Amino acid sequence: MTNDRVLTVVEELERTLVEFIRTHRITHAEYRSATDLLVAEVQAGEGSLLFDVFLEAAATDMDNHGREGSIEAIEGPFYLPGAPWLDGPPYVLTQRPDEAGIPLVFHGRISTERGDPLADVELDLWQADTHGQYSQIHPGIPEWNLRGRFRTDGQGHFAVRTIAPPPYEIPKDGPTGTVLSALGRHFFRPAHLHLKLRHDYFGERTSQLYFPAGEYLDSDVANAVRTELVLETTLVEDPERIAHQGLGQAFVDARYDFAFAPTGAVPGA
Ligand code: MBD
Ligand code: FE
Repeated sequence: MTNDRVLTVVEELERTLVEFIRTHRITHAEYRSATDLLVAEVQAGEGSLLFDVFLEAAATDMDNHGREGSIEAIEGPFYLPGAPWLDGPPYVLTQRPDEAGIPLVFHGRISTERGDPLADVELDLWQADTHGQYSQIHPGIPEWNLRGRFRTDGQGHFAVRTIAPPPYEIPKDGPTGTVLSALGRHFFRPAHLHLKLRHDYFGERTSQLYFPAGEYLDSDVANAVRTELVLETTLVEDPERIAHQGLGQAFVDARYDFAFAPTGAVPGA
């Protein structure tokens, strides 16, 4: 079965790549090393990493063009559906009893594009641990560690306690790492939190939030940082606020507010 979009896009892609082969006089050996790379990527279990590093931000920018309210961000290769619902509030992201890292309290408000609060928005959060590793992707981490779902309250507010992730280093020895090495690029993404948000009002949105003044903000290997996606953070050292969080040490307070137009809203209309 054909459809118009597939015909337009796939045939144009085919023409573009055939032209590319002619322009650069690509040899059969070079062609085969490219297909071998794609096969190796799948076998290495890197999922969509290669495409996500090089191309996902461009596709996300297309979706964000002319959009009212909060922009979306790249999903990356490590999202897993079905993360457990957290007990709460107060919510604590699933973690080892001795999870390493500076505690982080991530909170904010979710509203419509007009500022009306959205209650019962589902937030689906996933992040790397302090060694820069994701559960179910990297070995030796408990299932669902630093992944979980929770909701906004009646006023559209949410809050969850977790740990601050470090910058993320893409696996160096896999196929994507080999390509980055050959290009002389580094392997790092700035520290980030991944989120999916769901509500009947706006459907499903994907976000990713970065820490101000963090390393690699200006040189993300996936080129996905946008100023609108940077958290507002403060280091909290006040003993009363530390005790209120049930913590024994200073923590990072990170705030981000989302505003979303309804599902099906015409961008720029
Ligand atoms: C990540 O955590 C990520 O977000 C992306 C885009 C690529 C590799 C790892
Ligand atoms: Fe990530």
